[in-house]
Amino acid sequence: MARQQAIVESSVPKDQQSRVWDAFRRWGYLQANLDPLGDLQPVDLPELDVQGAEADAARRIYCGSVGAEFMHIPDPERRRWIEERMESEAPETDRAQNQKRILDALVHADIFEQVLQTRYLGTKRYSLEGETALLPLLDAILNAASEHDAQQAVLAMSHRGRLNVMVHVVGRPAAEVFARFEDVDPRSVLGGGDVKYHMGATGEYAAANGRKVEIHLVSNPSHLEAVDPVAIGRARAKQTRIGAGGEPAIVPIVMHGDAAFAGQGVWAETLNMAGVEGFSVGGSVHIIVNNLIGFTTVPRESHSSRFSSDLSRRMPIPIFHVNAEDPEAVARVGRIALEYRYAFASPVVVDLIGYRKHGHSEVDDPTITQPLRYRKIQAHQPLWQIYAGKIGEDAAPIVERVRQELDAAQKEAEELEKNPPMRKLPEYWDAYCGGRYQSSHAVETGVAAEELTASGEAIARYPDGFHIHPKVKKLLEQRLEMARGKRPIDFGMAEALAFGTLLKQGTPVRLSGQDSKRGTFNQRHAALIDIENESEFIPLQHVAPKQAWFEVFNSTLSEASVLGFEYGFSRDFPEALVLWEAQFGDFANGAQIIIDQFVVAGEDKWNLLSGVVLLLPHGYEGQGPEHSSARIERFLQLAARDNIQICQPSTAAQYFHLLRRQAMRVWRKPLIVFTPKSMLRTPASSSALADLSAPRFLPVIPDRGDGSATRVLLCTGKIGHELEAERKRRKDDSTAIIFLEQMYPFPESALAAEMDRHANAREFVWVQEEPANMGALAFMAPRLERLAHGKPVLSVKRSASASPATGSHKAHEMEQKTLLTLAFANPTAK
Ligand SMILES: Cc1ncc(C[n+]2csc(CCOP(=O)(O)OP(=O)(O)O)c2C)c(N)n1
Repeated sequence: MARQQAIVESSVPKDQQSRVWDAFRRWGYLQANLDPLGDLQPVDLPELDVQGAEADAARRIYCGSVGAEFMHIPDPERRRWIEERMESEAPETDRAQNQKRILDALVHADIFEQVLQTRYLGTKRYSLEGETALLPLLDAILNAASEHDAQQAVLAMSHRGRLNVMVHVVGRPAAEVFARFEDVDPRSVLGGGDVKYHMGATGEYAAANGRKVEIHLVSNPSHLEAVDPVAIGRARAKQTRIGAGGEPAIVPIVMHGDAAFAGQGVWAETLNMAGVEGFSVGGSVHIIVNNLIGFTTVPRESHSSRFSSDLSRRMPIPIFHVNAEDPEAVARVGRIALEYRYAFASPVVVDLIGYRKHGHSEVDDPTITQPLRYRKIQAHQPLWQIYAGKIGEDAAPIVERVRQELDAAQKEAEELEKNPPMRKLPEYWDAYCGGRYQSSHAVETGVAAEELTASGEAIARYPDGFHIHPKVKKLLEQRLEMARGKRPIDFGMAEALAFGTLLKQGTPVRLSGQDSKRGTFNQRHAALIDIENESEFIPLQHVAPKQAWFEVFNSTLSEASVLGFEYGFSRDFPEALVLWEAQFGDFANGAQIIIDQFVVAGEDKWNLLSGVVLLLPHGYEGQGPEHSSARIERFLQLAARDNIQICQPSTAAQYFHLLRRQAMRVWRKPLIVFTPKSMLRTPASSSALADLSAPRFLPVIPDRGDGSATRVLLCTGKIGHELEAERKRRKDDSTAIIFLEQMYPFPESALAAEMDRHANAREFVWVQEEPANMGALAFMAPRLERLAHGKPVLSVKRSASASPATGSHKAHEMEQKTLLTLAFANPTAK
């Protein structure tokens, strides 16, 4: 490509010329003409205060409608690549045709919004007007992607322009969108569903070259940016499904608002995963649909830097700012961005700077807060008119055609009785179901002893010549003994056996979390490390010659983005067991948005299922306020209509069956598991090999006694073992202890049967380690009362507390002792 730089004939010495070019490459974007309304003033810079032929040429390129930030990228090859693209002439090929395509897209975008505005006055649609160049941008990106044989683009975006994108990019018929404005089928979504500008959609984009690119627009909650990791996780799952060649085939495109990009952190957490093993997607394209406003908040109130994108400069990736009123420059940037993604498997950011024609939504009046800017906006012509004038085209016939199309679509929508589905689920979902739990979903999860031994032996093996750490060697020797029934199975081994047996059955397994390879509590050792060369060996990848894939990854230190990613992965890999592990369950609240908005509500809002598993270490062991509680109470409060499963297995065998059940059922529901810490090693929670051959997970573990007890303690998790030890110490034979292993869906009949078996019971006592305002108490109390047939239901718990646990180990022990004493001697009245 002939660089424009080369055309500069000058008497100025070469080194001086190159200094000039270097200055513009580095700083030119600060003087680029990026804002259609001119509010973003150029920055005065001595470096660019130069004149002459070189300066003119460089200024034309770097201070025009495109501002490229790329000199922070350390790799010279990447910088050179961008320089070449920026400094070469835009290709002339098919210019007229491209212009027609651009004009067509701009007219479609604008007229669509106008029709919605006139037909459905007073409803929110979050118009794209002022940023309609987004359509030519996406067109350029998808055209270029199709030339790279992309099969599919995973799109994520929030409210702004979403309806427009659904129709003009995803390819949904306009009638479907109109039908939602008509609200033709309210009964189908009573108490559930979601607003129209959050719905996911699938379709096809017809690229200019005639190829088709499938589009999956990800369902999105109001919480801005929360969808980012979900989209990337979905892309990774789709790429994994394809295998080699998956990264080029699936392109993630994530759109952001400027205020959201500047203010929220989850996109940064997500971008940070771009180059991390297990999480990369071969580069994602990020578009900031930058209207220089967020609701009523202006940029200087939104961020401390010039551009909303500035924090993304911490990554070695390019940022292209582009004036949304120069649609040809926009399309060019779209192509460069996409080509860069393919050239370097890198993320890339496009900052599309335009304006917002109306208020935040169409029912807001922006002249109250930005009177001057909106005076300008109201006087400003729509882009299609400006562009038609610029290229000398008469747009009237296109406008007329688009109006007619939309009129017809609106009539069609009025006739509809039901909301048409905007998407088609991929066929890999055909075998799975959601909804309420049915007994027909039950599966047997037991595994024959010989099979367990064979899998267990494989898990304990490593290659000849592998320099194993002596501590790990010992652990593997113990695992071998466990596999051969010579030592009780602990939680770590139970998990490995659950994975190993599932892998042999053909179920892939993916686990990620902070330090998950070794395990926070030194319990997993899923990846063995050679102490001479730090090479890695993953035994679960070698359980059988024909097995499903197994992946385990240490994740970045983020909860929101990693859980979001794994949730996304589970959305496109229902046949895999996908697990996310919190370091301690306490930290899961860093992912609360993902939990609230996707994991627990995704089915209700969007009818989309997930079988993602959350492993949340939980238990009161004197480790302080932030290492004790995974907040059982919160998950129970989020549970309704069988949306999630909430379990706390108290033995290794129960954990084994629970994990296998999750993978083997056709019922796809998120599973929250409160996992052990000290219980990882206590003999009371270990199991005999034969327990793993038992038919299934028990939601309720009955008391081992004959049913004659006069007091019945009910509990979940570790405290149950402590109660059993206390009962033994006291030689108490009048107290029964029932373990509730599954809290939700509430195992009513199993628990009722066990409570009824204790006909002599004078009282039932719920015992928990958590304070009165936490744990399962509030959830259990009314349910136990229902099952107690009028007998008293009491409770033992820590006093209500603002923070989950004490920071003093001694205080913890005193409290724990008191709980046990109260449970047996003097339960508090409820
Ligand atoms: C996490 C979160 N906080 C607050 C809101 C409320 N809210 C909705 S849109 C919006 C402004 C968004 O501005 P911007 O990101 O620039 O996008 P725009 O609407 O301008 O396209 C706010 C604050 C939200 N949806 N999500």
